[in-house]
Amino acid sequence: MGVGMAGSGTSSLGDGIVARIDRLAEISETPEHLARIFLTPEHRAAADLLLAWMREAGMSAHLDAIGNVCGRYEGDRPGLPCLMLGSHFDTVRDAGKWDGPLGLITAICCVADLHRRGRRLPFAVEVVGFADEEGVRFASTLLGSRAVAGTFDESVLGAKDRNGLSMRDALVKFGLDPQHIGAAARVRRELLAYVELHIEQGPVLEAEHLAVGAVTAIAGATRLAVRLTGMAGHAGTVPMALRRDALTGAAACITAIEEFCRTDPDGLVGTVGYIHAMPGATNVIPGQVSFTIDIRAPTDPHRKLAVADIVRRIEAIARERQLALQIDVTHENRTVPCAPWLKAQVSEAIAAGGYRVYELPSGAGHDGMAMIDIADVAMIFVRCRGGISHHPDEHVDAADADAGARVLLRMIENFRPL
Ligand code: HGY
Ligand code: MN
Ligand code: MN
Repeated sequence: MGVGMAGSGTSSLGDGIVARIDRLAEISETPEHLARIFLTPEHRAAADLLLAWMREAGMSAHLDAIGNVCGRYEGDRPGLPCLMLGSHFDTVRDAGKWDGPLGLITAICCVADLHRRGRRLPFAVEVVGFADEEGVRFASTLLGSRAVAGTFDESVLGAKDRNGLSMRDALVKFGLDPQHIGAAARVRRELLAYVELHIEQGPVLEAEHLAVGAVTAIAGATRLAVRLTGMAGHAGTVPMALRRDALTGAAACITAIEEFCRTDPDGLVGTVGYIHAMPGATNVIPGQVSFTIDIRAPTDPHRKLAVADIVRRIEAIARERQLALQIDVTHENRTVPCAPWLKAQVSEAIAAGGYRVYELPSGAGHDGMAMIDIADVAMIFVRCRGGISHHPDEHVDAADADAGARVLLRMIENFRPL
């Protein structure tokens, strides 16, 4: 099965976490490039392993209606509202093994430590592993946490993956009922708060020589899908002046997006992470190109203005080049503040561990952006080497994993509801 629970004493929490991170990372679409995508056999295998670890940690555990793994460790009497912990266990493609799993496995190990000591608290502790935070397969993200928050948008059930399979059919194939997703929803009175530990995915804590930090807010994001349609043709016979080349048009758009974001003075970031040219033959002028855009900024008004500006530039390029344009917003998340009262308890736990308290925003998105609809949220960041993430070189030292775990465990044991 796998890795035993952390040994005695919290000093080996980090070792137990690292061993499980490695064990979970073995579950991947291919051994060469880590990928664990929503509603795939890897999702199922990872869920089975995580449910087993939750039960070993003294929790009752089940798979919910959208494929999240949910564990509950009762308080000093049954049926109490819970402090909810968690993170996601899906990954991007060619991923690092810490983004998501660190927070989820750390939460399980903290509960296991409570269980080992027979510690019961005046509230329950729940741990949720979200099945789709990255949105790799169906473009929209936070599917698992939105289902828990009761804000799952059923219109996405029609979204298709790159093989043309709809989310609805993928859920059925996985053994879940698309009509039943509402059963995953929780209500505010059941949760005292939501706290997520996560790797920073940036270089700030490393630059500050700190193992942990307290998150102030989670930056919002807008994702768009763009499709440019020109005219396919023979690479050898169509003069340049007569072409309506969709790929060179996309290249002009992508360069314009980079230029616009690069020259923005206030931290705007824009990414084109995926492009597909059709028909995709060396000797054929591309007739149609699809690509994605991810736009983020420190504030929502800034991001929204930037998106409008970028869309206008793309429209102008399409007009100039006589290309048909289809542009859709596939995902929009507002910036989410961490609750001051809860962030203060994160800072308290950091300080009690002997660390300098350092607060920082999250440029990356997290499940707290959905959970905010049913609970106040806070996050603990753990240093990752070089700030590298969404890359196989993503890495967390065992000592930092241990530090993060001890901060989370201390926060749990000292938690005071609002
Ligand atoms: O894209 C993000 O910010 C997150 O990793 N899903
Ligand atoms: Mn990620
Ligand atoms: Mn993540």
